[in-house]
Amino acid sequence: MSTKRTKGVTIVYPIVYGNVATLLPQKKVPDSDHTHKWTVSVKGINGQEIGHFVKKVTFKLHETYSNPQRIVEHPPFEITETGWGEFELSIKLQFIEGSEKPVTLYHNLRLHSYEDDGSISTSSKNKPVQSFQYDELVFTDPPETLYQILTMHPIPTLPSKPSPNSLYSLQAEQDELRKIEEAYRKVQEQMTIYKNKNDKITKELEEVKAELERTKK
Ligand code: SLL
Repeated sequence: MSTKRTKGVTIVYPIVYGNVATLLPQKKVPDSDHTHKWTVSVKGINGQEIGHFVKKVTFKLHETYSNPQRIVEHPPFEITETGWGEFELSIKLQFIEGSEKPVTLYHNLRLHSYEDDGSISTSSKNKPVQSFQYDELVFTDPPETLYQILTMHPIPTLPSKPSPNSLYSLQAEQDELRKIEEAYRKVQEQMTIYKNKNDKITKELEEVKAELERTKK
């Protein structure tokens, strides 16, 4: 696998990570103090799986869990567990290209809804709780293989602000604009790559010329 880096290119991949939690029916778990079932996950912003460029995700749970270090090597990158308490966990992403360093995210696992004063809300106790965060994975000068895999798939983007008179035609126009912007971005990337290559070749040529000059003398 190529570990050569793609100079002058930055790819931003938006992600969402966090957890959902539901209250367990009391009778389901006799002899246990577990009150909730939860799932913690990391995905693309529209729920897309990110397995095409993520090799492995390590979820580090609270030490009260047996085997707190949970490794997931295939999508969906998520862990479902039951428990009684909230805690901070870490989510380490390792990428398909070995030379790209891992990214660690932190998430406060949430089991409860809270009132404004910080007390646990009793009225919404039976409603599922969701706690997700948006983040961006930024790859600067990504290794070539990673660059190729990332650009082979469409990179999800956030929808632009809904317009007050969003007629269908306006939507179509925006979609078109987005496509043009995407194409423009790709062309810019390619241009940067070619410029870097060109600079390198020019420099090498100059070195050869200088060498030739020296040998002539
Ligand atoms: C708290 N600081 O006291 C937190 C720790 C830990 C939650 C919460 C373990 C489940 C099990 C579990 O739910 N730990 O026993 O397997 O609230």
